[in-house]
Amino acid sequence: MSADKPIYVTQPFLPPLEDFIPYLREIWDAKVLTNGGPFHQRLEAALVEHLGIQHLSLFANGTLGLLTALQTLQVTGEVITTPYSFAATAHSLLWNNLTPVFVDIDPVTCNLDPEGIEQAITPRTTAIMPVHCYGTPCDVDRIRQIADTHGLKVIYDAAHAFGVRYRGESVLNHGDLSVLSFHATKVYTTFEGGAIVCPDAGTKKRIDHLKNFGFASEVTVLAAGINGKMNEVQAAFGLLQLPHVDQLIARRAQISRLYDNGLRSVDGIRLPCTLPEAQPNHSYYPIFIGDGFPVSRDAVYDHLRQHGVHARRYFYPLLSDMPMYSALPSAAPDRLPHAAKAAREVLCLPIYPALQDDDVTRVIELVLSCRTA
Ligand code: T4K
Repeated sequence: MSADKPIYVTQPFLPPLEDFIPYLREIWDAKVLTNGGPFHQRLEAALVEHLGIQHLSLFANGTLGLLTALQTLQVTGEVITTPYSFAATAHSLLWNNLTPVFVDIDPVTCNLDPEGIEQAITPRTTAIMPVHCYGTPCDVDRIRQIADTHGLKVIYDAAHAFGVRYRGESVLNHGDLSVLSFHATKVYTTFEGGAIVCPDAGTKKRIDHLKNFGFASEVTVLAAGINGKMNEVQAAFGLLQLPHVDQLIARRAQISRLYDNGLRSVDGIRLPCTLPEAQPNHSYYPIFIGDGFPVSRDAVYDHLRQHGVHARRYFYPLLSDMPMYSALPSAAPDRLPHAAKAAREVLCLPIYPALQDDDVTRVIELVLSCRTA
């Protein structure tokens, strides 16, 4: 690549434009633009099949999916969640008048630490909202066990976990509900988009009502639902992209290996977590730049930026440090030391299917050159 062409942390894969035209023509002919039209129905069926899950309800974006998941299960009071995530995770709780209770992460997986969950349960706790951070599966068995013991619901924020498998099956089959994001920056995209994955038809029906203002029929409104519907253009694009996604993930895996090989033996750099029983989707490539590296994470971030490489600090700042959460007792920094360390050290390097091998080499060289810069 040319030295001055910027490299972003990610870039969406777009199939050839002409392949999309027949889909658009079908929409133009049918004049059904939204409200559960034919492409919406076809995409739901195709995703259930592709992902190996029971039921799925499409959404206009992942955040509306999180909001609706909490309403579906009628969650109240306090919800235990992670400080190490994107704003949407905790914001979905505030939008439902729920209190987030932050618990520290496991320093290796960057997912909620189950021991911390158990200690944070109070009589007001009704649910746990863990995140499969970077697509790394949470400790789903332990979380299920804790939830069952204390009568809690589990809603996984699975925004990063499209296509991730754990012990031979979809990680989305764990928890009461899982919520996906199909944003432009994700492994699989419908421009904006998302979905709730659920285990039974009754729950799907309730979700479908809630994402359509609560309408169960033309004259019956069951609840104060929202407009969370995915439109036909988004759904058609999702159908167009789906046959490509396995190949896109395979290319991401190659890029991950190139980074692994280039950075594995560098003092002070820790590579992304890999779990032996997980089949990852390589949605992100987070490195952790610790004290053993001669310069700070922010110095590496700046150095890369000066050379046109836009790596990102996902997730910095912590949710618990944002002004709307920082006064919560659970947001006290001394209670969240592992999350604080990860937020200080992490740098997500560019990873997307169109990234060329020599781009990856250049990013690696830029990281290494920080040692002598
Ligand atoms: N839960 C979790 C754990 C999440 O990570 C997210 C979203 C959600 C819930 C909510 O799901 P959604 O409601 O979004 O479906 C991005 C995304 O906007 C956000 O979806 C994502 N997480 C988060 C981790 O990253 P930004 O503000 O960093 O995105 P932005 O616009 O800076 O884009 C990053 C880079 O991607 C750009 O530098 C260039 C490239 N890009 C981006 C867009 C939008 C493109 O090449 N094309 C594009 O269209 O938040």
